[in-house]
Amino acid sequence: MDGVKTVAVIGLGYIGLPTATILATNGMKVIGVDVNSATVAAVNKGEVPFVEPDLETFMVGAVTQGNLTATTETPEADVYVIAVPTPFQEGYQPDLSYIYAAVDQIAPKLRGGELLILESTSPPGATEKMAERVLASRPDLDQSNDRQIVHFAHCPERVLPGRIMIELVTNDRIVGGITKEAALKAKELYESFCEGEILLTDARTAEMVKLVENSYRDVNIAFANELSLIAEKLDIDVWELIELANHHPRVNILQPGPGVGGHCIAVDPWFIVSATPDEARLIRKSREVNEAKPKWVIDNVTEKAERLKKPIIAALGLAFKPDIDDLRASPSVAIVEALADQLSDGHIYVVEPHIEDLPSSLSEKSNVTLSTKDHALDESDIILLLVDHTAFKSVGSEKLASKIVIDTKGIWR
Ligand code: SAJ
Repeated sequence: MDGVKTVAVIGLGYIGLPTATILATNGMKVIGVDVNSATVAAVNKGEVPFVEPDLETFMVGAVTQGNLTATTETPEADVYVIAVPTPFQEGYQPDLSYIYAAVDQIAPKLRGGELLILESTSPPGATEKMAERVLASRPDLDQSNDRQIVHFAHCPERVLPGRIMIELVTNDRIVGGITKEAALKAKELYESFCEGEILLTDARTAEMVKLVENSYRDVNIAFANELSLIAEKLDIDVWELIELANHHPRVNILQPGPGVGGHCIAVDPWFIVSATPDEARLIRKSREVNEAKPKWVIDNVTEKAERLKKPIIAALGLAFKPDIDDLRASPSVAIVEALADQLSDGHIYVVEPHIEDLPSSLSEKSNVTLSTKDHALDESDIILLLVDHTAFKSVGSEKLASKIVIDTKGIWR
């Protein structure tokens, strides 16, 4: 990219760190910025603070070559990529405070001519608000003077955890500029590593594209989850039902489960609902259907456990989806927490091969222990499958034969 010397990536989490790494690997001078000094120290040593395939290999190379460094202080740079969390607050209203904190550190460093790219998933209008905030704090930068113009764009990340280093390169990207020039400048940056198509639009449309993608998935998962409730009432196997319906050339139903977890699909649809509460009826209802699913699983287990004096439960899986270690907003964690409270006479053996310690919300409960798969299966009356980790697929039918089995992912049919 012409004239780019340094890129500062603000926020070294699940998206910021891979993005900083891939930019550095492709020849940019990248400075990663994070408020957490432990994260900064880890990155400078070439250590990845979370599990993501291939990231460490790329990162060690970038750090060793001197193209990637990390710091807690926002530096001067030519491009700023902002990848900070955008959670919601009370009443599902989006919380932009992390974006504002990031741009408040950037604004005093600007000399004019920089490009600010918001990558965080954001409600419609967030990039415009970010630009207004920066320019309001720097009235000295004359925006009618070509050399002093600051450019703003939104380029939402769309990578799948567990495949981030592949999808960063191969996925198409949407770039929305506050101006056409901003979009073109951002496109140049992404062209340094992205082999997918880079499609240009305005910032507001780019924000909505990302929210719509995740809402589309949420609505479709809600359909599958609703079918699981209907099928149970009608004494039909929901997995067979979906498999057979999916033989139709224009039907592709997703899979039910214990609920929808993670930090994206369970959050982003609310940004649309809060922006347009009267219109987004289906999107809101789908969130409600998915949010109600863990309670349905809990009721199912307690109803069966009540038949036992001291129910012993094997809870298989805590992560929010298969074959990762990420417990954020995982329905499985919420289910085990509730069961531990409701079945105080019983015991829950949790099996999660991807973690070494239980999260504090579970470790503080005296009737919950992290266990091996074999021990949990042997000791339990009820086997509750919560995550379709590969490690659980091979459990033989002889292990399940004399047990009450509740398989929320349908892997043992
Ligand atoms: N799930 C089901 N049934 C399914 C599929 C998923 O219950 O058929 C559940 C999963 O178990 C999990 C949740 O949904 O709890 C979300 O998992 P996911 O694999 O659908 O998505 P995420 O959250 O890991 O990543 C999504 C992706 N978005 C889309 O596929 C549209 C990813 O591309 C985005 O980059 C990411 O959100 C993000 O960061 O926004």
